[in-house]
Amino acid sequence: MITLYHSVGTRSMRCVWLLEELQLDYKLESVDFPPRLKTPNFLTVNPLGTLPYLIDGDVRMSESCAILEYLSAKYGERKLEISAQDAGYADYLNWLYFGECSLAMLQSIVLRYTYFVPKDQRLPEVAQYYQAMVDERLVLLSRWLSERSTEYLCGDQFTLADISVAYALILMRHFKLDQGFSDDIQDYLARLSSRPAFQRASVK
Ligand SMILES: N[C@@H](CCC(=O)N[C@@H](CS)C(=O)NCC(=O)O)C(=O)O
Repeated sequence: MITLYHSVGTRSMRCVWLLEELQLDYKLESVDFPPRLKTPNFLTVNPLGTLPYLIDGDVRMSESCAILEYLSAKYGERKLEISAQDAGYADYLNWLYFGECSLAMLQSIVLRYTYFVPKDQRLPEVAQYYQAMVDERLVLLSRWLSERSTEYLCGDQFTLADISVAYALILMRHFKLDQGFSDDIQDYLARLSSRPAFQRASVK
């Protein structure tokens, strides 16, 4: 049985979403966030104290996008991926990593220095610097969407890359840091949020 450690609003949402898209059986272990402070027992499971955390037999994984690739390859026949033989493969991979490394990770730094660290350690200038970086990257996303007018990042095929990028957008919207969203980004996010699997995952 696949076990996923999850907390609402965290990157584990990406994994729940995919589990729902693939209609797999899984067990969800809900963890209070941040685990370091609120669920210290979780550190015996994942010493990093981060979410998501996946257990599947002997497999242990802590990177959300790697978990997406693992689940897709092992249980999803890679049907939500672009094959290496397809002309769109490189773009697909790029967006898959972009969602975490160029969006969610930078956005996390903003949130950390705006809200999560104790007040006397907050660094508004650092937060502003990284927010500007995120907003620049959103321009690239917006241009990509508007030049193509397709449903998803890789044409009309929904892929893991959409899950990766959408999570970062949802995080921004949740913290009202979505001033950089163009109409194309808003429409794209609305399309993704209307997927039944997304909606099921959102209430887990
Ligand atoms: N790159 C990792 C990041 C994992 C991560 O930092 N998760 C956050 C929640 S979204 C977390 O658990 N933070 C708790 C902490 O750093 O103490 C991924 O994509 O899964």
